[in-house]
Amino acid sequence: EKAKWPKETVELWTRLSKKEANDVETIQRSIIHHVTTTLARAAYNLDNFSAYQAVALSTRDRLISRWNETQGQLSKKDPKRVYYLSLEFLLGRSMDNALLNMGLKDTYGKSIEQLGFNMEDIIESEVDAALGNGGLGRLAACYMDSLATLEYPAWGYGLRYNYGIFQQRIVDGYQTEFPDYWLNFDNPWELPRLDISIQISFGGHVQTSQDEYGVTRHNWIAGQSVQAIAYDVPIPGYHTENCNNIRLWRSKPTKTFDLTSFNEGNYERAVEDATNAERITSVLYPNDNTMAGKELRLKQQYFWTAASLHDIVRRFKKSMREWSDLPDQVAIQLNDTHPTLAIVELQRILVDVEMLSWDDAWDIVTRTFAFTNHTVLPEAMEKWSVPMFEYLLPRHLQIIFDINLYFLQKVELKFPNDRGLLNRMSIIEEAQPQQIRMAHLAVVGSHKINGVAALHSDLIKTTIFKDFVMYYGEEKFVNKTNGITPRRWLHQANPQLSTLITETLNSDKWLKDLSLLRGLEKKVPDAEFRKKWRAIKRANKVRLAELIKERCHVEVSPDALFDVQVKRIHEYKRQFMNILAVIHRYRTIKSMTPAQKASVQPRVVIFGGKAAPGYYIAKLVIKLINSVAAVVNQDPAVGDLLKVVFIPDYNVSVAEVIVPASDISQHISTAGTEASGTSNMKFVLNGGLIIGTLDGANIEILEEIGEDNIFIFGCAAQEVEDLRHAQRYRGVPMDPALQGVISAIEKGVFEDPKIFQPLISTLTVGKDFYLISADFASYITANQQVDIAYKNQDEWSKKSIRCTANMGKFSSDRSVKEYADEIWNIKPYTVIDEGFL
Ligand code: NBG
Repeated sequence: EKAKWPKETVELWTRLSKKEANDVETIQRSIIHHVTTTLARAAYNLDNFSAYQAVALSTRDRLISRWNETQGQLSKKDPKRVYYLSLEFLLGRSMDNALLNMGLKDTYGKSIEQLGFNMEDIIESEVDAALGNGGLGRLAACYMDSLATLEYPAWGYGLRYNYGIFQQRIVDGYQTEFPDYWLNFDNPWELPRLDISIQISFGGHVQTSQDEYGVTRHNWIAGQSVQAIAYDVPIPGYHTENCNNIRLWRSKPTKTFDLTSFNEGNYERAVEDATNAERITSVLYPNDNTMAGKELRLKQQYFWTAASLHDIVRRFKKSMREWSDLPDQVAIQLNDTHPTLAIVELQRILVDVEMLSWDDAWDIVTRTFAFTNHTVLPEAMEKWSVPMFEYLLPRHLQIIFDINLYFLQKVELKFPNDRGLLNRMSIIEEAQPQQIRMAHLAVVGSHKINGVAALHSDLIKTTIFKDFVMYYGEEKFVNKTNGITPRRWLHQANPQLSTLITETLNSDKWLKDLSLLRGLEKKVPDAEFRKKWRAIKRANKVRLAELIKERCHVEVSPDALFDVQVKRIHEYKRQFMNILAVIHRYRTIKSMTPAQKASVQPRVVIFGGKAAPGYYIAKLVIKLINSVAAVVNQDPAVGDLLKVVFIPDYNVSVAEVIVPASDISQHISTAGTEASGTSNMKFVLNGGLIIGTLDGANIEILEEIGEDNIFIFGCAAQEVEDLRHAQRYRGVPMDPALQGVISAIEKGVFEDPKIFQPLISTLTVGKDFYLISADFASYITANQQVDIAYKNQDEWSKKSIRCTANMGKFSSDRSVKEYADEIWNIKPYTVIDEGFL
């Protein structure tokens, strides 16, 4: 169209769309412009929140011009792209991160100060974008940061929930849930694309007919439809022009579907349908590592995958390539089984709409998709009941049955007459009613399957996907150990440490190549350096102590050992074992003489994390922690030797305060249950030591930092089944120390013991599934070793520096590069700053 413009018009556009400069005055003008026009406020009654909004809008302007530039250049070049499908993106706050990544934080800082505001306060005014539960959602966010930083052409696809993960408040020691109204004020970090609207259908029935060549054709006559509206979230890379995109879909009623009801005079019915349409993206399911078999959840999954695929296919079609080229242009990564329906939807588009043969289509599909598994826990395996599925997605059900039939026929050819095998491998579980096993569908429809840490990737090959490894061979199953972005988790969260590292290494290159941290090793013998290192940790502890005072009304000393366990509350993560050991510690201190007490290492035990609202036992663990805290914290016999706090509403921005302040953190899942863990990496990167089991990424952290710098205890994954067996059938007695702790609870030392009975029964001999009793003695010992080691502050600092120095492997840059090279086969593309908006 531009070609038709007269020369003067083109020149005018070119001249006036030059990018704004990034000097203090220009930035101040842009902030004031947003205050007075976008927000329509006057300078004299501007509060911190409005100031934040104006700064955010000014930052967003700069993000958008990078976004435009990146997407424009990528459209022209049309390289292979990766699409990361994730039902969760746990982004947290955006402003600080966007300014740091664009290299504008200092200039904005100055601009804001001069305008009478303080950067810290403004940053604190932002609410978290909490569209995720825990590790899985935060991993997606770290990967988006690395993809942009490494200049890979990548888009995320997800849902724009009106309510993110609930807000947690503690009332009388119990967790209570409140809605997360994060969109109450405009969200400056998204670009609504009201023009991008895709119709998504549900229900109805399938019509079959023969075409002119005698081939059976399926026509899905849908029952109802809704619209998917796109919202784009720009993701700037660190110190690069590249700016990627996360496209989040919002559901809206279609413009047409309520017309019949209106015409029939059924106004209420029409409005009700409209509300139902909006409900699809209304709320994030607050389950971490558990499956919610709700119809609305299945609707979310289809709505999201169908909209995303429509978008991907449309973009591919613009290139006028052959369908067989799709896998050379497009890689789609399935973040867990949540987006598995995308496999079926692409097969449907290719066969029913584009009229490809089944086999050609299936070949394209399986070369396009790859699948990441994030857990082996049975309660998290997604299964959908066939009747419910058929009602919502009748055509997709037929396709799944066909995929399964052709697959099992091939299995039969390779391993004849093994009905047990067919039963085990089938995508359909023969239960009442039948169930669709989404993990099997994801394996069958993908060319690579990966776990998220070495142990986990081995485990999936010997447990849940054993038969599939035998059938497909080993090559299809690979490992991609998780990683974290050092930009957010060190540079942003721990600015003092970041500065010290940059000074020490004489360069900030480590932020893009984390292996350079190894250069810190040479500073281990330097006493002056160790003093600086300690002073930074202490300052971070002071900051955390302030947060604790504000949120828990407990005073803690920054000179005590800070011991942290923050993560979702789950039996397999064993916060219960931690609080039981705290009770043990409390009883031990109480039994001491004053002389003995003098040698006790003071400790602050810090908990945080949300329990799924329907997870009764996990919620009781929170109650127990708070009951223990109430007794311990005001016992004069204990004083500062032991404090216990539960920080409410743990989220990304709270983690950014907690992580840099920890001396030791706890990663103590029963071996074989935590697929990877990623907070373990964040803590160690910030010079915090860890106490943990031989589980998930702990094992690889141990390999990197060395056994002298980590406290490992407990049974190994191979022993777990034997221990469970012994417990169940040989009645192994409960650990005596644990027995003492349980008796104390039962005697009512911490509130009415009746409250905790259901929790205590999980430890009954033969029922202790997570092996708390089996690991208890070695856990107590490991904690004593922590106390002893911490007494020698100088030695501790050496360990702490070595920890940070050896964490290079755990940058999400490394993870993402492995995915790009070994699974997606994509190359970086460097965007050029052409200087235009
Ligand atoms: C979680 C695992 C964690 C892992 C993250 C990210 C699910 C299903 N799994 O151990 O429990 O770190 O995924 O891979 O949420």
